[in-house]
Amino acid sequence: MDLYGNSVLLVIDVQNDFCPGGRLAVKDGDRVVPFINEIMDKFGKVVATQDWHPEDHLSFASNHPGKEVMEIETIDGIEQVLWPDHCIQGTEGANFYPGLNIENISLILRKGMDKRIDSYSAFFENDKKTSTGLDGYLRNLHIDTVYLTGLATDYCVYYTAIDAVKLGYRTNLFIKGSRGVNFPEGNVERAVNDMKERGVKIIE
Ligand code: VGL
Ligand code: ZN
Repeated sequence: MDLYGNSVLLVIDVQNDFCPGGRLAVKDGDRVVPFINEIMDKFGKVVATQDWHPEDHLSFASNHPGKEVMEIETIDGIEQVLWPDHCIQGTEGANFYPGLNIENISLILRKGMDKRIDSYSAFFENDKKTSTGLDGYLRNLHIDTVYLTGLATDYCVYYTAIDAVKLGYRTNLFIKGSRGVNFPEGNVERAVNDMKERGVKIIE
């Protein structure tokens, strides 16, 4: 059943490291899985992303001697939270969370692979210029509407939503299918309000 014609379901970073027990665990991150599995077959296209970092990635506090995890730095003019090591390429932490139905995912897009720059959005790296290729893929398929779900509401989901609006997609967020890091405190609320203001439809 394809209820949503020219639309795509974007499943953002539902990976072990963002779920309970993982290295950058989002509270109740695993709870999005049953929700996503249930709505998936209503979409003609499903794309999933994976955060996929090399060990020496600039977003890891461990690569900044003397810095602590969760410090905020400005690197090359871009604000960067220094995260714990997470989603290292080829490790268990980078795998999809068990039970996520990946059978009907047509594209798995990996991001954050350049050690010199982070990539929260599925469309552009954090320089806001370097494309991941996703926009071209969706345009080629005549997709004009994006439905977002996954982790984390205030980082990768948020930046993907903002870019989707800028690129001209009708953009929707399944809030029940998303959980946030909420760092700094209040960040999820701020992100949701900002998404609303910019025209993202929040589906309760
Ligand atoms: C994410 C922090 C660092 C995310 C990725 O998927 O939201 N957050 N890397
Ligand atoms: Zn990351």
